[in-house]
Amino acid sequence: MTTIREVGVGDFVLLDKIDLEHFMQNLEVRFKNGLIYTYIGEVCVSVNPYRTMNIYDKSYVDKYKGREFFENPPHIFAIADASHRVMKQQGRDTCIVISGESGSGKTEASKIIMKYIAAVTNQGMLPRPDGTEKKGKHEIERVKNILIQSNAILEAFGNAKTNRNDNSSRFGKYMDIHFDFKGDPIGGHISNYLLEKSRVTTQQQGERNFHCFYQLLMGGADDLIRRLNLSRQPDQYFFIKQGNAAKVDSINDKFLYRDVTTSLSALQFSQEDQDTLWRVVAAILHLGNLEFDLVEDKLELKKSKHVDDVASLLSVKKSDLEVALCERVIAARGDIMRKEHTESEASFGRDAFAKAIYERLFSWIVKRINAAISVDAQNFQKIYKSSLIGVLDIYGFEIFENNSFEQFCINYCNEKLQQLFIELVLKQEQEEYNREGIEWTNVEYFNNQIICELVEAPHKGVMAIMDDACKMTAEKVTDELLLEAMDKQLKTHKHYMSRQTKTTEKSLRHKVDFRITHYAGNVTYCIIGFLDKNKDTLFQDFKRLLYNSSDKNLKEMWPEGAQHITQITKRPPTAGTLFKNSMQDLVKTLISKEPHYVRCIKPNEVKSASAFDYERVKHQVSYLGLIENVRVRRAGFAYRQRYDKFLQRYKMISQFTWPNFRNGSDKEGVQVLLKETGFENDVKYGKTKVFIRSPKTLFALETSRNDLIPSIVTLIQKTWKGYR
Ligand code: AD9
Ligand code: MG
Repeated sequence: MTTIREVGVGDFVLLDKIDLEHFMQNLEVRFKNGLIYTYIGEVCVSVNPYRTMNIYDKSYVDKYKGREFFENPPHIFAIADASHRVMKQQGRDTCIVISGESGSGKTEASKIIMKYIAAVTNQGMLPRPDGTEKKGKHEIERVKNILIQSNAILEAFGNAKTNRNDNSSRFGKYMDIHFDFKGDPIGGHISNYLLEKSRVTTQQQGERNFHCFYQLLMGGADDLIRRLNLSRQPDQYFFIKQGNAAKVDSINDKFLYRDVTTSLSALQFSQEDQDTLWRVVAAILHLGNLEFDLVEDKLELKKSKHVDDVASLLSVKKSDLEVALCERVIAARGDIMRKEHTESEASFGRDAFAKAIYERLFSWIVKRINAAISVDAQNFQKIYKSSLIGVLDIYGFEIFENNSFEQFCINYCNEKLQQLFIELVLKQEQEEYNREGIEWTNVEYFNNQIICELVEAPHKGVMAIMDDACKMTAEKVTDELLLEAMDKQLKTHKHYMSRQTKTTEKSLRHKVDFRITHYAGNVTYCIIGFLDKNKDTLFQDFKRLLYNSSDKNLKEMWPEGAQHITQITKRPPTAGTLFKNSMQDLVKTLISKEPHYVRCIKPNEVKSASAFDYERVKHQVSYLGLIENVRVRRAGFAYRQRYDKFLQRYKMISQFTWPNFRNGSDKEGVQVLLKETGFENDVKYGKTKVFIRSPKTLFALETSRNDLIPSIVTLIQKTWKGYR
């Protein structure tokens, strides 16, 4: 194995001077020397290398397995190992939060972590509680396999090329991995957050639809392509050609298609399931080519073979499909009426239909994966008494030429994660020092709570204003009126601006744009489409159509189609509210676990393996709050513990505290112990806890304890014999 030559310092805490300039120097010199990981205490800063690094093979796994942070050069494996170790040894749930802007390397990092966990588990030969050792080992391998193989499928259906990243996650993913008492994975659960479904029907210049569309066209067998009545040319389909970027150098669609089908089979998607899956994808392609015509004032579908294709691929009657596309059924005061669409309503309906089928398909895939790795929670608790690791990989902060509702949600999600980081790493840490009476100079930092509130505050946040607008009848409300309402409510907010609230800001279009000063920069959003996307209307007719499909999988995806039109009275929650609630739940989940952080940085905008764009990196270091993180950490302490617990664990190390300390309080006992062992200068004594600055001290204490345990055990055995 090649040894890594350490350049710069491996932990920013060790810098001579802590300021942006020194931080940047260290990051740059390390990046240029191929060292992409650096710590801030136990936070791992990772710079995207944009090239294959030979630092993830077995020799590296062995090197990091079961080791403390300071024993090896910085590596993401150490984060994975620490969270696995804490989980296993202390039985606590942990989570790994990976954050950073679009293209900074979050998804790659999450895959590396999963592979590490797979590599270090299921190695022992201990029998399981029920004695089924062989079956158990097999089952663990199956679970590991699913956890890893699910990535190929989720990326095919949930990732796409954007102008920021060729493999950009267009959904948020949080994966819980459950472990048994030995620390081996026995199951898991994936939660998915708001898929950017508008991409199914529209793409910006230079971007693509989700990968699966191109994979099917490039990789599907001739026979399949024929059955789906497709052409292999992406430019034949409106829904996938708008960005003029069907071919991407870094992506081999043909190869990836094979990967996906292999993974689907490995995950027990039957041939019938896979058939549904590709038929839905193909149906969407055909659907995008449907157009409408007005014939003698009557709306009709333009004659085309695509109508037949959509109907047969979705296993619905062609006549039912045509009706659902051209008119809708409405129930008014008990009466049921048919109303013909206008041309624009019909196009809107067709697009909403395509997006909805895709979104349901995606959720169905996730559900199927979850079913394959689910653990019965109650049984699990009873039998295995163990815990889980959660891995969070979401869409990163992004700014495009055109930013819409999706970017608004994605950027809000990133604000929430930054808030969590601030809360746990910067705020609570300092509050604890103050509470414990530890001498401490407060570190100032920007708290983005104010921006989270701008988005989510009840009644007066953007989400609430949007929901109010959506409650008004459709004829009355427009995006322009929504913007007006936002201007009125938010005009004095420091992080909000529009042409109305700041008339000198010429870059903002009147009645069209608004700007939010996010923690990571200014983003100008175009209000057009916000209302529709928030309302997320899908005419009931489509739901009934698919519920009546003779494809049992499709039918299963649309259970609400069973409802009769007169039963549907309640307005469903808006997309914004659903997303906001899911983010708040996510934060609660993460807060309940011991967090480990990977902070990803994008070195340049051109995907270069060598360019270090100083200004762009500096901006990220600043907004991620990394300098503040180092300051809090440097002045701070690696470990803290209540006096009683600490004494209980280490009392055997000192003659004055073993077997019991009788000359004072627990605090005095700890003081005597640390004085005798010579660590006094590395610790501070708080009101209820002892604080240890360096992890090395803790390590030394642990080593002394471990060295003494055998002799204590022998002593106890002897005493025991003496009694008998
Ligand atoms: V987004 O918010 O989903 O748009 P991510 O997930 O942060 O974004 P991603 O992990 O997809 O970024 O990384 C972007 C590209 O950088 C990858 O496709 C790789 O080509 C490249 N990359 C990132 N991390 C590594 C790495 N550790 N080794 C090699 C990497 N290449
Ligand atoms: Mg990603």
